[in-house]
Amino acid sequence: VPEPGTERMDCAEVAAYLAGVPEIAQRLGGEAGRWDVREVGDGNVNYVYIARGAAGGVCVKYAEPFVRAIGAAWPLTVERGFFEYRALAEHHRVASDHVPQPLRYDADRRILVVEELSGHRLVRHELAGGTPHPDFADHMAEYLARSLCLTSDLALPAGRKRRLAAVFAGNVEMCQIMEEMVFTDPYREHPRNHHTAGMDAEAIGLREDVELKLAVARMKVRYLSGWEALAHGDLHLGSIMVSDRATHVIDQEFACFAPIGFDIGTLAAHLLMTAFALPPRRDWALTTLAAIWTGFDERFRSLCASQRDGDAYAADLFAAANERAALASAHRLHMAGVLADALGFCGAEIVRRLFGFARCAELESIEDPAARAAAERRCLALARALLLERGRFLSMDAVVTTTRGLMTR
Ligand code: SR1
Ligand code: MG
Repeated sequence: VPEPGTERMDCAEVAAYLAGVPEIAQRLGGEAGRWDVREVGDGNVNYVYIARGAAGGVCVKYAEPFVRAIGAAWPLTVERGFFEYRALAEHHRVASDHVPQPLRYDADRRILVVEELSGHRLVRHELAGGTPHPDFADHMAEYLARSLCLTSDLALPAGRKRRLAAVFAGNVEMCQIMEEMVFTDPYREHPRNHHTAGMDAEAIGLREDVELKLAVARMKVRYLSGWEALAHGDLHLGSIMVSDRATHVIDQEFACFAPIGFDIGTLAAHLLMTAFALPPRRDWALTTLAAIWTGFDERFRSLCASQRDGDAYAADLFAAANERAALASAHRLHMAGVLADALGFCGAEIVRRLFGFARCAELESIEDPAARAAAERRCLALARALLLERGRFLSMDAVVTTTRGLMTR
């Protein structure tokens, strides 16, 4: 959080802007001069403000034409606000319990206004003192199943899906960040890379590990070419907020059409790194990961069975009882492919958080570099196994078992 007064748009300017938009001013209520506006963002990309009035609140995101964490030295498209707005709209439409409502996007001012998530905290912050509410895994399974299945060819008519994918095909610069930071930079020398002291040999080892580089390149091909569903695109623990009973996914600026396993793999990576980094949260992280996959798998298949409009498996071709049974088997097979993708993306995400620009906050919270390096070596061993031996993990439970095994070594 910046020092008061150092924000790029000061709080008075935010209030003045909101006061000029009648429907937002009404939502806040009371006199604009009495609104409480604060800059609250701590992410790498945007400035984030919460404005509260007598009647309610809103969240305001403001995009400078550069990466917030670095400044003008790293220019970044301001169109990210548009893609975040469009992704919020699509995902709110299909998963309104778990995605905040977008209220307004102003391309000229680079301002996105979203429903305020009152009483919510980032999962990342929640984990510092405890764990999220007991329905968290269930909510994430629901969010993932609905946001991914209902924007895919399994649920949408092909023309509608192609038009939607065409919109997000424009999110070129944000996707390029992921292409480079997740799949390429950790495997070459790059000024943005950094790693924990004591991990030099591992960093050099990555650059020489042809087998691993090929496995990651295969995942990059999937990310580049597998336009299967509208993915969040950056689903780490700082992109999810919880209250005492609710769960909402935020920060959709990296949204794009990607393989269905991409968001699941990213989230799995952060839960697994949490298990290695924070021993008191270990059981929670592993149990939650297994429950998210089980819940996602069941819900996704159930959505597939109930959606009649998807062009992928045309419903009228599978109307008879034996055909419906065959279709259910095909859906199960489909999910095995999603799991295999997810595990590959999970491995790639772990590696990039160990050696790239944006590191894993949970691992960073280990103050002793030797202890951090020890935890990171275990993460790396898991990531290599996931990338190189994906076929060996036929369930998320198998991943959890391997993770527990690495902890006792
Ligand atoms: C320029 S943004 C760097 C990273 O922060 C975000 O959270 C994404 O993970 C991105 O890769
Ligand atoms: Mg973010």
